Amino acid sequence: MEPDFNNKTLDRFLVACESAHIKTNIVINKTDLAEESSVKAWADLYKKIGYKVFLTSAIDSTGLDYLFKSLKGKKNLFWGQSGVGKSSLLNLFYPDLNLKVGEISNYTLKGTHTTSTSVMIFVGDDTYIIDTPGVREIDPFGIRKEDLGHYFKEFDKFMKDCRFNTCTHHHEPGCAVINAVENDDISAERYDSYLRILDTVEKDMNF
Ligand SMILES: Nc1nc2c(ncn2[C@@H]2O[C@H](COP(=O)(O)OP(=O)(O)O)[C@@H](O)[C@H]2O)c(=O)[nH]1
Ligand SMILES: [Mg+2]
Ligand SMILES: [Zn+2]
Repeated sequence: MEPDFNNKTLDRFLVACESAHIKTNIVINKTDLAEESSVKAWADLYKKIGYKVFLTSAIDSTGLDYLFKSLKGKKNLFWGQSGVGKSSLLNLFYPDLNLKVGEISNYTLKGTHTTSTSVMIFVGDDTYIIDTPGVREIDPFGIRKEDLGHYFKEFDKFMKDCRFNTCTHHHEPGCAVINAVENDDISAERYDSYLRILDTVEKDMNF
């Protein structure tokens, strides 16, 4: 069931969160539909970077307790692609919310989304929830290319060893990030995401 897990999309969301300095956890929902080994491999990749990763299913109730407990006493923004199950999970945690569960096909066909506002809702216990309406894709905006590396958390500790302090980790000689990718200290998938976003950032700056 759509949308399939897409690490490129996830990485764009993560860049946006990191650039906004928001404490970010990752929820991979619909594990009932996925192959366990593949889910685990992705979860491990992001855990290694330092993210907390929740594996859940709103259908068979996998992982719900752990995620539910983690929401307590915080302001929680549920953000991500349309159709991944944000409203479904929130309805299970807080039945009174009675959030509308989306028909993803409507969204995809019309290219518009059903809800267009987000409100912060108090759910007791010093806990707040913000459900967000559908987005299909995001493009990190307003990020300078020399800053992008900082929003890939695991690049940070290597970047200071790049030969040039203006290094964009793209082609520059003496780049410690590229070196870390070659040594498998940074995942090739994440570096590929970085290059793709770098490309869109450069285009933004050109007009
Ligand atoms: N198989 C499966 N379907 C789910 C799960 N969570 C939500 N869905 C379905 O996915 C669709 C979109 O869910 P919704 O909560 O509206 O997603 P949102 O756009 O992220 O709020 C609905 O048809 C849900 O019933 C899940 O864990 N497993
Ligand atoms: Mg929703
Ligand atoms: Zn570099």
